[in-house]
Formats: sequence, C-alpha cells, structure tokens
Amino acid sequence: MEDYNQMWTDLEMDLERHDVLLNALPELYQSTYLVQNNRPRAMAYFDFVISEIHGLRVKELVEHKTKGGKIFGAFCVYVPEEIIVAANGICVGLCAGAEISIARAEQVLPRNICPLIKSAFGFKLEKICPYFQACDLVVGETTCDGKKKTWEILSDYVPMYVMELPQQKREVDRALWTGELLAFKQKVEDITGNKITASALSKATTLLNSRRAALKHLYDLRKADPVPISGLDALLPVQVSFFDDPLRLTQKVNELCAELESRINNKIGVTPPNTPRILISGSPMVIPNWKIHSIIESSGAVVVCEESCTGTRLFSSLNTGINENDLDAQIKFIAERQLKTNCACFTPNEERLEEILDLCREYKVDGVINYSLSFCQPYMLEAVKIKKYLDQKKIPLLTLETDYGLGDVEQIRTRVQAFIEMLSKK
Ligand code: BJ8
Repeated sequence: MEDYNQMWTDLEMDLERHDVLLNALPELYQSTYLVQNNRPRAMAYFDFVISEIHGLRVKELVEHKTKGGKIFGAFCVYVPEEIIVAANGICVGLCAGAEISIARAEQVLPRNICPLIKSAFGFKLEKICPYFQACDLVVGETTCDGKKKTWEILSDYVPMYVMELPQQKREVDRALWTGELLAFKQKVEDITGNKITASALSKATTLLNSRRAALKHLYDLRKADPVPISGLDALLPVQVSFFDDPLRLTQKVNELCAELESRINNKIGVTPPNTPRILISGSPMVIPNWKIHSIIESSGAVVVCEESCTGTRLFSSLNTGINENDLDAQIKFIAERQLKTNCACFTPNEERLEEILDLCREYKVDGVINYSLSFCQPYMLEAVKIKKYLDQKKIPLLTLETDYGLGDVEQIRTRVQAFIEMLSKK
C-alpha cells in the first residue's frame, strides 16, 4: 500500500489516533467478510476499497481540490447529490459506524443520542476521518432532533449549511423542499464558483440514476432462491457508494450483477435451500457496522434485503423527469424523487409500512428484523407501528436496539437464534 502519511498530515489529521482506527479494520474485515465461503469474485473490488479506505479515494478527493474542485460532506440521502455533481463538486457521506470516536464525542455531546451522530462528530473532533477533513462544506439537514441540534454544535468546527427538510408530504411541504433545493443550488454555485446549467444537472442526474439503477439491480438479484450473494456482501457496495466515484462504483456493481446473474442461471446460491430469509428494516448501517448481518448470517439465516438508507431507501425511486432545457422542472423532479424516500422522520409514514410489506413479498422473506440504533427515536418509535402492522399480516418480527459496541453481541445472538429457530419450524 502506498504511504499516505503526508496526505493525511496535509489534511491536518491526528496520525496517532488515526492509526488506532485503521489498525482495527483489517482484523474486523477478515473475521466478518473474508471468512465467508463462496463469495462472488467481483467482491474483490470492494475488498480492495476497504483495504484502501482512507487512501486512494481520498487521494482522488485531494487531487480534485488541487484542481480547484470542492468537496461536500453529507449525512442524509436527502442532500441532493445531483446538484453538487452538476457544479463539478464531489459529495461524500460522513455518517460513521465506528465506536472508537464515541468517547471523545461524549465529552461534548450528551451520551444518550444515537451512535451514528456521536461517531461522526467524534471523527471530526479527533481528526481521524480524511473525508471529513477534506470537506469544503458540510451539509446537514433537519431530520431527527439529534442531528438537527448537533449541527449547531458542529458548526463551531467546520463550515456548515443546513437544509430544512419538512416532516410531512403535503403540497406546502413539497413547495418548501423545492425552495430548499433552489437555495442549496445557489449555495453550491457560490462555493464552487460554477453556474449550474440545465444540461449539467441532467448529466449529473443521469450519472446518479445509473448508480441507483445498478444498486437496485443488485438488490433485485437477491430475490432469487437460492440467494446468490450474502447479505454482508450485498451491503458493502451500498456502503461504499457513499464515498466512491459514482461512475466507477456503477461499473463495479454492474460487474457484480453480471456474475450473480450467471450464478442464478446455474442455481448457485450462498446458502442451502430453505435457509430462512431475513429482511432488515430500520436505521442505516455505516462502515464498519456489520454487526447485525454478521450475527444473523452466522446463525443459519441469510439477509436478503435492507429497508434502510443503506439499502432500498437509497434507490427506491429514480428521477425520471430529466428535461435538459428546464432547470426548475428538474429541481422539482429531484424533490419529487426524494420525497418518495420514507424516512421515519416523516409523520405520518404509512407508506413505509406498505413498502416493508411489499419488500417482504418481493424478496420472499420469512421474517423481519427491525433494527434501531440506540436512542434513534424515529426508528424505535416507528417499530411500534411496524409490529402492529406485520402482526396483522402474520409476518414474524424481531425488534433489536443496539449501538456500535460488541458487548451485547452474545445477547443479540441468543435472540436472533431463537427467532431463526422459530422461522425454521414454520
Ligand atoms: S433519510 S434514515 S439518512 S435521516 S440513526 S441520525 S435518524 S437518531 S440517519 Fe437518516 Fe436521512 Fe432518514 Fe435516511 Fe437520527 Fe436515527 Fe441517528 Fe439517523
């Protein structure tokens, strides 16, 4: 591996703490990913990305900056990447899934907020995330209270811009969100110095639509029985898509899909027939948060779908309204596409219940595991409605709440094993 110390130093990182973070990853990856049998060959690219997680891609970001390009950090799929790309910017996801930075974050933030927020905030405080360090602007949004109030504090450390996301989907909310997109477009133009044209926006939309379509194709292939890829392996391209080059990621996912198609044609699966098929629904799972998949798949079941922003919510609808000549119409279409993303921050959110049921049927799911990060109120509270709804549909549900620590792994494993055993007897 290339020596990136100079690059990290230039990004004003804390190299000692960063070493602690990076040194822990290979062992975790080995014991979670590389021990799996019968992995698709095309996963080699994603293994490589993980081995270079703070290297090659960051180097590309730095090169982009050297040429005058700007980097935007985001924490939510509601941040319109199309607008950033149309201004020749690069958007990277800054949500974090590692426990190492949480203690430092808790010196500033209250302890009882979700680990995703604390982990990311701690990354900035500790200066151990080169993606964070490379950002020219960090874009927050008013989704859950934890994020919303953290942005006020984070703005002491990094230039921030906050988008006001409505929590309902009425006409007035659509108008508000469209206005927010227009204001954001102006901000992106100011930061990059590039005017966003209708043609640039349509090109950016086409590019990101192709990434969404590739990921959707990957998920569609998981509907096969036997399933041609493990849940762990399928999750990784989604997680990587938050920071990798969109065009390259799309090509690599398409290569993976081609291999999976051939597996399906030859009836090659990663698990034996009748392995219980699980849908995970809930909070996002960010690298290196592979805990629940790992427990499920080492307990005799297979994860066939994630109803999550690191899953189907990332690509649930494509932006079909590309009008090369009309910028305002395109912005409206982006808003429409985004507002089909059923985050638990919306109320009411009946569409999400229906979406979960549809996914259960499409993926021939035996049971649902509702996953909430600790203190993630939107997803924990929505689990109450999901339980009632799935009970009526006679779909078994297990509800889990956990953080990034490994202290509860055995306790969760016991519950997951009992759930899978129950599914196997049905
Ligand atoms: S659209 S899911 S990416 S907000 S886990 S920080 S909700 S307390 S991440 Fe999300 Fe956008 Fe919604 Fe998707 Fe808060 Fe929950 Fe933490 Fe969360």
